[in-house]
Amino acid sequence: MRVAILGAGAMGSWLGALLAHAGHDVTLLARREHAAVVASQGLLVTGRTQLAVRPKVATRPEDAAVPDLLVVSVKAYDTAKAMRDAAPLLGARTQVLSFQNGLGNVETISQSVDPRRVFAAVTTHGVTFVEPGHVEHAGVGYFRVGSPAGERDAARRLAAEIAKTGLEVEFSDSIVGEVWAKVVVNAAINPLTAITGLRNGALLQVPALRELMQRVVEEAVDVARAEEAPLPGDDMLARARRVAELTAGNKSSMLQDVERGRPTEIDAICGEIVQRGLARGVDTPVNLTLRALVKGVEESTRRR
Ligand code: KPL
Repeated sequence: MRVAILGAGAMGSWLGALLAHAGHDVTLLARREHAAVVASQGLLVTGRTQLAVRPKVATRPEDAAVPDLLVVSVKAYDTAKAMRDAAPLLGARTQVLSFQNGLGNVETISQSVDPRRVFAAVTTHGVTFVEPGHVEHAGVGYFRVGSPAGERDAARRLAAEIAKTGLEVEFSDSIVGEVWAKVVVNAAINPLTAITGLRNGALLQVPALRELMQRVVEEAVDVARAEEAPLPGDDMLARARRVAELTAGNKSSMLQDVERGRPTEIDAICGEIVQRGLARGVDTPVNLTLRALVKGVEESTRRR
């Protein structure tokens, strides 16, 4: 399969490395510094996955060939622009897999691609960008693939193809609920790590932060229920705690963003919970506060 990874940061590079190792023809569309190192020395994955691969690289979509599968792993705030720029990569049969955090990505992608060819992958594996050319798989989790448009057979085939990399991949018949559940997990972990500088697992060791995680989850679940989102049946707080445990050594993507002076995905996570809560008359004071504090952290790193 010819695969292009649009936005090859930590997660995208990890998935790209697995697919390249399994024999797929992979092109990473990456930032200049990462692309330069991968082009000259290859891509190194350490930690729970250990691989050294040599995928193709490009910095502009027009320099890559039209893929069978376009994996979108850009930050949620970049999805609309990235999809506009990726127009040359969208062939008549190209399938698009949103491999992102946050609410609203599938809807944005579906504005430029037939929704029947848009799939979503939700994962709680934790991957850290160490330096250009090197990512660390720091924590294991689940990896679920589904079709928001209900294209079950195609989604099953895609999940099976990705599973050939050796990764445990599940087909989900309720990927919209899984995307929501991941947002609940991210709301409970990412802003708390970005504000405190702690790794995921350390959140569980501070009683006040454990309590805050619980409040975030309760609010998010209230909003999801008010929207009648098909949240999975398991306890979302237990799920968030388990993810923090299993990715204990990982720096959340939001902490990585803050440390690198980049914008975070807070708007697509707590911001979406707040907005959707407002629309349904559900109060979300904790998510509102976390959103504001992360915005403050972003501003202070910009001013340094
Ligand atoms: O999705 C993640 C992220 O960092 O964005 C988790 C699962 C919390 C892993 O760190």
